[in-house]
Amino acid sequence: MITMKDIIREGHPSLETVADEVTLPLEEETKATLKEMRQFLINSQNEETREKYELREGVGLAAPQINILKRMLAIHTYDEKYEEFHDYLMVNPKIVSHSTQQTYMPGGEGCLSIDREVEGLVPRYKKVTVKTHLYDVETDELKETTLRLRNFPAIVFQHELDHLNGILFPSRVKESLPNVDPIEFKTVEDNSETQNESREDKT
Ligand code: UDB
Ligand code: ZN
Repeated sequence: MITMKDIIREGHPSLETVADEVTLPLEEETKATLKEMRQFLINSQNEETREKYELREGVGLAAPQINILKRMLAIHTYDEKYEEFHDYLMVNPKIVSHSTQQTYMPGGEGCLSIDREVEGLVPRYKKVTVKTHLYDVETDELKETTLRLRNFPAIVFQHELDHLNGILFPSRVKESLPNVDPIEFKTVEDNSETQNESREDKT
């Protein structure tokens, strides 16, 4: 299994290298790598395995971060409203269009490959249309797909795509972003079920 010791850190030349396109059909070894990348995110999001293996809770991982210079990435996260789950293994992803509107993570970004706090805001497109091959671990199928992502999943995607292009987020940070609004994360208190419960309590 992938643990933090497999994740290369800032300063490693592979993190500044443009990754190669993946040749199709996928080799069995490449499929195994994709499954391992997804499993790392699952393990890191499970409290028990996270603590046992001292993992950081990840929402995305790009192959170059485990020193595999191929254009593939994993995303495993809810959107900022906790409404839809986004579970993707992407091969050769490409932004085909994007909004002019930008957004950013309100507290700035972090990275599994960076062991320090980096201050500042990272501008990202609010919406992206992505053409990619998606690998389905259940059916073992690779399908060409066009995905439309917005807000948090779009930020995760752009952060991971940067890794495929040898870019780390500190090179993108700005002190302020005038006329750009941050992503708003729904808190547990904003949750409609909680609100319904409190409404019921009041009647
Ligand atoms: C992450 N997670 O996985 F605001 F639900 C980061 C780490 C580096 C802090 C573990 C993260 O930002 N989680 C998060 C934040 C929220 C709300 C929420 C979950 N990555 C992945 C990474 O390093 N991939 O290469 C960094 C993120 C920075 C912006 C998006 C991905
Ligand atoms: Zn990262």
